[in-house]
Amino acid sequence: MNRLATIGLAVSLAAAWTPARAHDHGHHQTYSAGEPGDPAKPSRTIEIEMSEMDYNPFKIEVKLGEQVRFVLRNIGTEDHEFLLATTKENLKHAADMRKHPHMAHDEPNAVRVAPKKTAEIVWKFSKPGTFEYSCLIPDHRDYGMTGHVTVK
Ligand SMILES: [Cu+2]
Repeated sequence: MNRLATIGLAVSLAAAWTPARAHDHGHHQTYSAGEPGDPAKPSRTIEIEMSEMDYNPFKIEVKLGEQVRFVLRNIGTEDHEFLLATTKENLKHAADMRKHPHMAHDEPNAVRVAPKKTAEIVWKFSKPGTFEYSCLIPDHRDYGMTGHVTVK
């Protein structure tokens, strides 16, 4: 490998593994719980069932840098959401949703799933810490729709 290629590799590895990597393409969006995953890369599948008013499992553990494909099954009778973020961010978002209950989430870290439907999110846990997934449809969070992610 020549010197230039070695430097290029080192730079791309550094970019891939820097936890607080900035998203500088287009809209300056960053995410509190990591970054959107790449569906073309290997990932661990974790299935989560959603119902009134909880998640099963409600607690997961992942490794720093790990990519997870969440398969989210709504086995309940109402719409439910899965928003992956810090508790602080979800609480702020929940307050916004009380003002605008029909606000849609078309962000890579969030999805709303209708009864009997399944959705997927591929996520890379590039930040260490504890995060959560929660349903911010008014009242659902208050009734217990929160799960916890530990990244280490
Ligand atoms: Cu819900």
